[in-house]
Amino acid sequence: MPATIPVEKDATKLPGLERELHLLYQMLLIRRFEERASQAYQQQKIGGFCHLYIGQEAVAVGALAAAREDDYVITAYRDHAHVIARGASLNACMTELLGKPTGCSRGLGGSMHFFDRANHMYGGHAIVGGHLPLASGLAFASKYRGEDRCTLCFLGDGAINQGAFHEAFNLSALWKLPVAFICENNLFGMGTHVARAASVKEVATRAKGYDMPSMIADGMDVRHMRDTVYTALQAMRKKPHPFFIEARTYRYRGHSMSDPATYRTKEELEKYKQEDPIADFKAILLSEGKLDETKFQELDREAKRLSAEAMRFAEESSELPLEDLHKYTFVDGADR
Ligand SMILES: Cc1ncc(C[n+]2csc(CCOP(=O)(O)OP(=O)(O)O)c2C)c(N)n1
Repeated sequence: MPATIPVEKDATKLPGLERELHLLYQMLLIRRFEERASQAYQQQKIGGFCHLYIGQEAVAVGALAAAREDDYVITAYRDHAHVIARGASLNACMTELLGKPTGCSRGLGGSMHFFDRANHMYGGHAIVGGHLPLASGLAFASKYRGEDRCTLCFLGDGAINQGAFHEAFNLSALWKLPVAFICENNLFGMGTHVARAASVKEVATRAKGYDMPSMIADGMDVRHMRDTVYTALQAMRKKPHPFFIEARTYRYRGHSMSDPATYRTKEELEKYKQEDPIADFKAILLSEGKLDETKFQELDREAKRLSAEAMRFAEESSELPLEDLHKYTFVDGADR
């Protein structure tokens, strides 16, 4: 794949066996969590919108493996993976889906508004492109304070045509803010193909108009994602500036739970399923002797067990009291 600057190979210096298995485990955890959520949605236990990340796991897991614990993270509404990969409690995430107060956004945000301040994960935002200026603001804050932390801002390919995208890119470049914009190019904005919506052939080209460096990453390959993002973050920490990364990926489910995805062919879906990020990484680790089938089953069983336990916890959690429904609508009512 072409990249506008070369990708440093295995840049993290972290790999080690445990680190590699952790990448696989995180992807499994996200997949099994969302499969459970999908089931619960069909059983009408979850209300509102619910957008699954199934197929895209390598993007969030790889990128966040390259980040530091104190880096800021922000994303759009397809947010389950980023919050889980950042280390949030699975129980709090599942409970959020069921709209209960022990959820990661106190049950008031739902699927699109996961939040985890302890892990510097600032949402979960439903307005396409709306969180990009917030990402610039986070990066501005860290630069202003003289810190070397970076902001990782995930966005969909649909967001690159929004006004807020251009405002955020311009100011981030002008003020040399340490923000990595990571575009999850899964080819579609709802049912519209990226080629029908964007004026450029390659999403990464957008960065040129802002004199911003860019790279293209294989978003189905967790190691490539990790190494690409690590390379960007290293450069940004040395000398603050923004970076644009186009991660080429694919979602296996519809846009949301209610989308039958008739705008794409079965053949296209099948082609991308052959590149499943979990199956592929498993095969790589098996071939390198870093994993055997028994260990894989053990990791998978644990991911399924924790997802089932999270669902049980969510179902057993009490409902939001009616009088709390408006508690956080106005600033006066908020307790922080
Ligand atoms: C400003 C705005 N316009 C329209 C919508 C409705 N909408 C919700 S998701 C979506 C598509 C976004 O696609 P993309 O950014 O590629 O993200 P993906 O769903 O592929 O992760 C649209 C148009 C919205 N939420 N916000």
